[in-house]
Formats: sequence, structure tokens, C-alpha cells
Amino acid sequence: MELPVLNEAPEAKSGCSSGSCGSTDDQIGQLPDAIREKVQNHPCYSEDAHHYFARMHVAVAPACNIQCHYCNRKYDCANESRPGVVSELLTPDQAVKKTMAVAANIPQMTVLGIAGPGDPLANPERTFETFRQLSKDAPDIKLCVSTNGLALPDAVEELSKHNIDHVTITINTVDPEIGAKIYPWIFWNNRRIKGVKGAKILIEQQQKGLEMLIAKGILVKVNSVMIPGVNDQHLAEVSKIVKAKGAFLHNVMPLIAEAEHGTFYGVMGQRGPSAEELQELQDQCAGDMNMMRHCRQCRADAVGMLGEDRGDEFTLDKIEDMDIDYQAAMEKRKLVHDAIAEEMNTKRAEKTEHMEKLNNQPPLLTRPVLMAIASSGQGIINMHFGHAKEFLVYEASSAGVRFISHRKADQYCGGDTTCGETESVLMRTIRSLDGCEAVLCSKIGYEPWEQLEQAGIEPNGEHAMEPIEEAVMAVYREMAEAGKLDAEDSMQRANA
Ligand code: CLF
Ligand code: SF4
Repeated sequence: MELPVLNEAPEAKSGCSSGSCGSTDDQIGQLPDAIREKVQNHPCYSEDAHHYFARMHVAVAPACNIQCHYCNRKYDCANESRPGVVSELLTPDQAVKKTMAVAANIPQMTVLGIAGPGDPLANPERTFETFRQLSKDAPDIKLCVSTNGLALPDAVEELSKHNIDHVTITINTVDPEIGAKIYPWIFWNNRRIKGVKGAKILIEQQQKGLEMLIAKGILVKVNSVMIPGVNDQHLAEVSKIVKAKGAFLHNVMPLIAEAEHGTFYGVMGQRGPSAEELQELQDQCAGDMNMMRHCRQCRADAVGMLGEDRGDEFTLDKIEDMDIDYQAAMEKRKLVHDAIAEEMNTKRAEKTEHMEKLNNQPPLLTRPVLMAIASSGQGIINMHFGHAKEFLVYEASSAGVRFISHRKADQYCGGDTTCGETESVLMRTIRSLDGCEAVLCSKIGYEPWEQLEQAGIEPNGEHAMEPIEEAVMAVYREMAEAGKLDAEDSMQRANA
């Protein structure tokens, strides 16, 4: 079938500006060398890097100096962690030992972050002692910290002394009236300050800290928790302001509020955003800002690639028995990092060439389509549908392919012989793919194939081991050729 063509490409639905993939790594390709060097192997600051490099957190910071309505202090700081998770608290010495053990055993681990379980800068001695030791003993590890910002201005000088190039500030609002609906109180100058007054001080400290970090040349990522009905209409404004001040990346995360977590919002029934609402807001902000869409809301003691947790391999009793020669580990790590950098460069060049070819083809007169991908990393489709714990969601449109988000799934398949037997888990997985019209994986069993088709999602195992963007574009073109992406079809789906 002949494809309908346009004389000019229609405007992309989103902030995709490059005409090909509007992802963060494309923007990173255009950065000045000094900044590119800082982000190219940081899995949070570069979407591309998160397929190859790992991060770890050490939970050394128990105290917090504010209260957020989405937090219960029994659990890790919800500004960078999935709510409802408890981490094992470490001393700085234990944290250093654990970091070096992980670095020696997982050479892809490039970043050590401190993100809780409370606020790292409300525990300055423990946080800075950990950073001090690591910047001396393990200089090849990037150091990263996440904070609510209240104590940030007082910490900037110290942060800049320890080779800390990356700081995350959680900024949920720049309006004290909205702030009072998120933060019931802050602890400031030995006093508890409530309501608008407390929120105003917090906001001022966050903005001052942001400006001071930028002045020191430290990269700043801003996290915001999207709370429908509270700050959802306001976060695009926050994005504009933090970008104007020099923040590098904005990570809008969904509120997760469950009654069983015992948080104020959870108990009050405050809802979190749907996947569509989150994407809409991220797209709205993307006009002004680099957006992070691959955040996995890690725990305060996370270890491994984003979305993976290898913490059990590095418990205190296990690392006690490990004998680490860090000099030898550093040499091995360098070889691994160089090999990954070479692979990434080759893949990036291939992708650019491939996308240029596609962009030279006549643009399609078709609507955008979402596809779910089963991948364990390296940017390729390499996972069995039933083994996937999460799916990466990409959007294909006439403007190219872009990464949208990830969706958590229950892994329902215990192995080839049991594939597809646990139906209710399968149905939950399929529900998590709501809005996607195709799922691309390396292999898929008969039963999930049928169930996906019944749910209106095309299963596709024909692109195993292929680069994700290329496969998504190929399937998009096939769907367009088959007439599945025209305007009429779009109306039917909307009405279904
Ligand atoms: Fe950790 Fe955060 Fe540093 Fe990354 S996590 S302190 S910037 S090294 Fe990353 Fe995890 Fe999302 Fe955080 S995926 S929760 S953004
Ligand atoms: Fe909880 Fe983090 Fe907020 Fe402190 S800053 S109250 S630890 S979510």
C-alpha cells in the first residue's frame, strides 16, 4: 500500500525538536565538552547512559528537617525513593566499604549517591564524612547528592570541595500558598515553623541554593513530585524558573500515596497522577527544559542499574568477607568504562545515520503511537515478554522516536515451561501497558500473545536483539502501511 505523505512534517505533539529522537541523549550530544564529560556516564543525567551504567546509594542520613505530606518517616525519603521502602542505615565507614566493594564487583557502577533515608544535608557530618573518604580513596566514582534544599545554602561550599558535580533539589513549588499544602512544617533555627511561613523559608532556601550551585559550576537536577489538584497546574512555571536559573534537568515524578504507607496524603485519599497526566505535564515542561523520563524512584540503598536492585549481594556480613584491592579494581573499571564509551559512540553514530535515512523519507500522515519494549539494557530489545519486570514506553510519530516512560510490570513467567500460566498476573501486566498499541520483545508465549491481541496490543517478537529506536520506527512504518494509524482509526480508538 502507498503511504500517504505530507509536503511538510506536521508539528510534533511534544517538545521533540530535533526532527528525529527528541530524547535527552540527543540534547546531550550537543552539549559543551566539559558538561558532556560530567553527564555521559551518569545514569540519571543521561538517558543514554542509563542503559549501560549503574548507580548506588548509601543510606547514611537518617534525620530530616522538614515534613512532606507524602512522607512517613518510617520509610526512605520519598523525594528520591519509592514510598514504603525501608533501607538499612550505615555508618560512613560502612558506607565507604560497601561502595568500594560494589565498585570492584560491578565496574559499570559510576555514581555514588546519598539520598536518604532522611535528608542528606540535615545530616552533614555523616554525609560529608562519607564523601570525604570516597573522594580520597575512590576518585573514579562520581559523587551525587539529593536534598530538599532547606540546608543547601550552608552546604554549597563543602559540596564544592568534594568533587561533587551533581546535586538534586526537590522543588515542588515556588508559591508559599501551594507549599503550605505540601509541607505542614519545617525545622528552622531550632524551631518548628508551620504553614505558609515555613513553606516560604523552604522555597527561598531552595532557590538560593540553586543559584549558589550554578555559580560554582555544579550541575543541578530538579525533582518535582506531581500532586494532582495541588501543584500540577503550577509545575510548568516551576520548570521555567529553574531552567532560567541554570538547572540542567527536570524530573517530574508521580505522587505515590497509599493508605498503608501511613502518610497524610495516603490516609486522606489524595490520588497520584495517571500515566497520561504525567506524560502530558512532562511534555508541557519539555518546551522549556531537558526532562528526565527514566527515573525509577530508587530506594536510599539502591545498588545496580536503574530499575534493578542488587543490594542483597552487598549486605554488611557479605562485604565483611570481601578483600578489596581498589587500585586493581580501578584499572579494571577504566577498561570497562572505555569499552562502554566506545560501544556507546558506535551505537550513537549508527543511530544518527539510521535516523537521518528515515528522516529523508517522506514524512507519514499518521498519528503518534505508543509501544512497550522489553529490554534488559544496552538499548536493544533483548527480553522475553514474561521475564520483563518493567517495560520501556516509546512514542513513534512522523517526528521520530522518543522515550516516554517506563511501566512497572509483575514478572509472571517463571521459565519457558510455565510461561503464561499465571493469568491474573498476566492481566495486571497487560493493564499496565494501557495506551500502548504494540509490545516488542525478544520472545513471547502463545497465551500472552492471545491476551495481548484481545486487549488491542500487537505482540511483536520479530525485532529481537535490534536497537530499540530502529525497531520502533520499523514497526511504526509497518503499522502505517497497514492503515492502522490514520485519523479515522485514531477516532475509533478514542471512542472505544
Ligand atoms: Fe542517586 Fe539521584 Fe544521584 Fe541518581 S538516583 S542521588 S541523581 S545517583 Fe536517579 Fe534514582 Fe531517579 Fe534519583 S533514578 S530516584 S533521579
Ligand atoms: Fe520525608 Fe524526604 Fe520530605 Fe524529609 S524531605 S519529609 S525524608 S520526603
